[in-house]
Amino acid sequence: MRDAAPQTIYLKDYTPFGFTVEEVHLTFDLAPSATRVTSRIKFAPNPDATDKTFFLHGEELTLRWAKIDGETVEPTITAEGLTCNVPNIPFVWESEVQIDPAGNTALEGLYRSSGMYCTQCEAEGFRKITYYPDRPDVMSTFTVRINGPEPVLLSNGNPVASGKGWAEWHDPWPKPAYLFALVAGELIAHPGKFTTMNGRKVELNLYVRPGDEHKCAFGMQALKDSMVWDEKVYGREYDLDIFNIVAVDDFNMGAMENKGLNVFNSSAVLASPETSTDQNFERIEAIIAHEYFHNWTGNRITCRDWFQLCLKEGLTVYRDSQFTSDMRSAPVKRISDVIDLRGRQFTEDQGPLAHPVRPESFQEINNFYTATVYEKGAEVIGMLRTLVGADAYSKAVDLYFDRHDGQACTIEDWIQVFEDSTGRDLGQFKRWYSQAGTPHLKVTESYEGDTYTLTFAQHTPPSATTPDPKPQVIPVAMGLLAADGSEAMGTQVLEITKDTQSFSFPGQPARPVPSILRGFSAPVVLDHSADHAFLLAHDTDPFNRWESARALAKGSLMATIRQGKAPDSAYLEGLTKVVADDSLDPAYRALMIGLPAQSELAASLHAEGDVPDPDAIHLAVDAMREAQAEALQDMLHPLYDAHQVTQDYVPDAAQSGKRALGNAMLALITRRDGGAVAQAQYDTATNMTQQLAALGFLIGAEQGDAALGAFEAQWKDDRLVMDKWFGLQVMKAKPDDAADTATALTRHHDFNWKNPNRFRATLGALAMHHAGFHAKDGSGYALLADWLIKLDPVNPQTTARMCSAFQTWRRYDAIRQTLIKAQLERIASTPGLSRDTAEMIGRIRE
Ligand code: 0A1
Ligand code: ZN
Repeated sequence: MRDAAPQTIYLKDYTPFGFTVEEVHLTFDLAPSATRVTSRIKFAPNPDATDKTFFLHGEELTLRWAKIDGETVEPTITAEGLTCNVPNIPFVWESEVQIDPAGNTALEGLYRSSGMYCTQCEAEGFRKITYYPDRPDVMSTFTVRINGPEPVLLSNGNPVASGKGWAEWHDPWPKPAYLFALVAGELIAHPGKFTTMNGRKVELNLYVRPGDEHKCAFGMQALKDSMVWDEKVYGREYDLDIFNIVAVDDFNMGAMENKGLNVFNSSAVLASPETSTDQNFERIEAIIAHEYFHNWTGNRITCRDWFQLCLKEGLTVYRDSQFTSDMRSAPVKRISDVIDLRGRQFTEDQGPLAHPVRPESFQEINNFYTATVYEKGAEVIGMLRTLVGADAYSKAVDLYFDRHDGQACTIEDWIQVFEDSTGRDLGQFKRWYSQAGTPHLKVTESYEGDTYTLTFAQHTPPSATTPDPKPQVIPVAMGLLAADGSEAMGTQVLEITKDTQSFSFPGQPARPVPSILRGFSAPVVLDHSADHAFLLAHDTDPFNRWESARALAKGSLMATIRQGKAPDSAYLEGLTKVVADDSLDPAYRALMIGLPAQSELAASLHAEGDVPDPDAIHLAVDAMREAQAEALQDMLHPLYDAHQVTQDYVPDAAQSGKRALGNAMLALITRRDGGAVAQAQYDTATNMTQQLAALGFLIGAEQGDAALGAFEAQWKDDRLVMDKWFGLQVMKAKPDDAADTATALTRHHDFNWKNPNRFRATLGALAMHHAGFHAKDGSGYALLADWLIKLDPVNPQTTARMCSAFQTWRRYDAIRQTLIKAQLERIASTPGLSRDTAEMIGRIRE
């Protein structure tokens, strides 16, 4: 366990390492509790560095011996690493350490999962494998020999040679240590082949545990699609003879882009129609693409230091979202991304965890793999592309690859290629990287003579890291509609750079209706009393049409919560028309029926000066769902029937859209029929999308318990499906029962709390259940805190991430605040608390 003494690291303090690394040779002698790692590393003094201290990171290592140029040395060892006197000329460092993979429950470094060995080195896990300058600006080629009885022995790069009990790998591309990987185990390969645009033949493998072979085909196809797409759209070709993916059951995140050897959480790669939902398939396709795309944006061009994390993550998320838009429906992808952004990133940006896309300080870098770095980081790239145009974007990115291939770079390097290739000054735009907080954009309109004028006023609320925000460059895509719904002016991009700015549109014979922030062209909160009912009926921009439905629904829900008003009939009428419109994509219509998350309503109430009451919010949403069922009642059954897929299951956009609309109808049907149709769907379902949706609707109905029992009996041996079973029961619990339901599940014999997927499925679901987590008696808070305290010494990373459930605590009433505060204090005062969790709780309490 780590020392909790907080040490803050600052971007401004960056200095290069005093040595360059020319070659790394590693030998692993695998044994579950006593693996030996021998390293042979060629160092040379770095002429660009002033600080020549020879410090190698190393944690939880037992050093057996160390040598410099063949002579035994006695380095000075601390809990963080070692220092040693070294010559001022090139030299060879050798060492042997012993590590304990079986005892490694933090899942960082080399660890065991379901009987196999695997590694996770990003961000700072390599230092738990051997002594090394574990920082991304130190890059080297790696040659790795693995000795072990396991039939499959894998590392990065190309295979060199192998025999019984050993294998050797060489990665010719210099890389930082965080991209190192090793996997060993009894694994089955699902093979594939790919020929690159220049004729390089690449062997592909998806390695899984025996029994999972039938869940590989989709992932393999997604990988090939990603490889083709990156060649076609970004001109990026794969650069090794082999590309391996391994599925592991115990993993803190989704997946990891280790060079040539991606390691995936099994939930992020294994899929079959019977066990995975349409949403799972789409997520898997996106994550495979994301990790593959990192080969160029992250691996070939990496980060100088961890403050530059968004350099690889923002760009790679942006690229994977482009991929999904091309593979599926662009409007549906954009709407889903914005729902996610508002749910996670806006919450972060508006609370105590707010930080810039490029943070300027941290205690534990693992705490900065955030929605801000990833998702807002991607939004910033999207804005840049909107501002310079698609062609200029492509040219700038080409220049980035040409200029920086093989380097460890900064956001300055990234912005510079855009400045150099377009001639634009992006100085102000860079504030998107340095300022925290979500800008609010207030819009007012005037119409005089035949000139229509829009005035924008921007304001970013101050936050701990950005106490005095300056105006941002905000690209606002907008259009004007005429009274009959036709376009009076097609989409234009306005560039807002000042606090207040007006734009005039002369030659308007009648007052137009504006459609502002089309495609959600910037991650801002728009404050505009638009004619949402009109836009819902007529907007030509699919995003804004959806946004209008959302705004109407939200306005109506807020009026119910505050004044007990009945659901808004204009919203329900508009919704009815859109849902009935067979010319629209079913997936899009399904999104139209969705309502804002209860936590989003709480955020809006808080932002407008009210204290949110989670129970009142829950009741208002329930009343709205009832009103939807009533408004749509004549079409529920016909649309449900019309969207049953009769062809063989394919997880593509067309079929999954139909199932999404069918299931949206079924949710409302179940409110009326007590579950008869849902039971029928459950009984006949041949795919998980339909089985799980039906099960969810039955929970709470009379048939619920029987269905849950049947589901468990059917799927008890499939971990990924059982995660759904655990999660769904918490999600669907009544607010008063959520904590009890979660408690009961933690006592289930299959509740393996050391497995991050199972822990998240159960306790993460509680944290996401707004009214349940915020139950008045504090039971939700207490239960989560109990489990976080228990998990912290075992897995600090997952514990720390889940602390964010408490980040919104200041929104609530005094009683709830007191209850949460008590839990935060309790966690904070736990002896030996990890640095990860201590930092998170410290920031949340601020
Ligand atoms: N780079 C990965 C994310 C990742 C980060 C840290 C990890 O270790 C716990 C694992 C994965 C990505 O962006 O996919
Ligand atoms: Zn990534």
